[in-house]
Amino acid sequence: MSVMTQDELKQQVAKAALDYIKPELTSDAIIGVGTGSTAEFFIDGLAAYRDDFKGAVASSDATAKRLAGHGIEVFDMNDVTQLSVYVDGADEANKKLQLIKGGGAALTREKIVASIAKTFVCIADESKAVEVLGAFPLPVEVIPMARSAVARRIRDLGGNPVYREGVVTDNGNVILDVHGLQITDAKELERELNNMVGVVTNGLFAARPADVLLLGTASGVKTLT
Ligand code: ABF
Repeated sequence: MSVMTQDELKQQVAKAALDYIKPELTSDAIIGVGTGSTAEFFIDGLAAYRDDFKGAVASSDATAKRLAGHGIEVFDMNDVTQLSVYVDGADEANKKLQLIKGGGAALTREKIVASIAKTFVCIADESKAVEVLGAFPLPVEVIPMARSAVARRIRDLGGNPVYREGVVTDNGNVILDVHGLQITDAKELERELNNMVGVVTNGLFAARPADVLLLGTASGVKTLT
């Protein structure tokens, strides 16, 4: 048996997500679509069904552009009350389906889209599955003038924040990537970071974890709930 590449695992799981959401694709359905390379495979697959649903809400400008390029109508979230489903990737996922997201700097919009989705389907290759979150540096989106103040407070919590130089988010903010964390209480850390003045949001999805994790493995797609 040949070994599957990471891209093949991502493709496999993107296809599984399409199968998973097919029942949701009705003429008035608007679906949430995430960001990143796994989500891109999903978007490209979704193109084949563009006449079967109304449109999408995108978690980033890049995703909006890719969806529009496939002829899928992109809606402003202010015009949408609820999404039946939101499909997006992650940087890490634990067994509780709590996630670290934001490696692609789209964490705030991703969290906003997730907040109105009935079902959040996370798609990832098996390299993203972890016992304890935190080996992947936790992204925190910060208002630019608060960067140093927030970095000092994060250091007090025992994290090592690194400024992601040259990156400005779609919302005009900056990112601190927090290294050296072993996140055993993700809900509490998510709350604590969000309470720091100057923090827009952080990449922990624990208060609102994924509902379903489709994990691409060499022996097929595993569905975790
Ligand atoms: C988005 O894309 C992010 O939250 C996460 O940072 C990233 C995962 O990217 P990839 O699918 O390319 O690994 O889902």
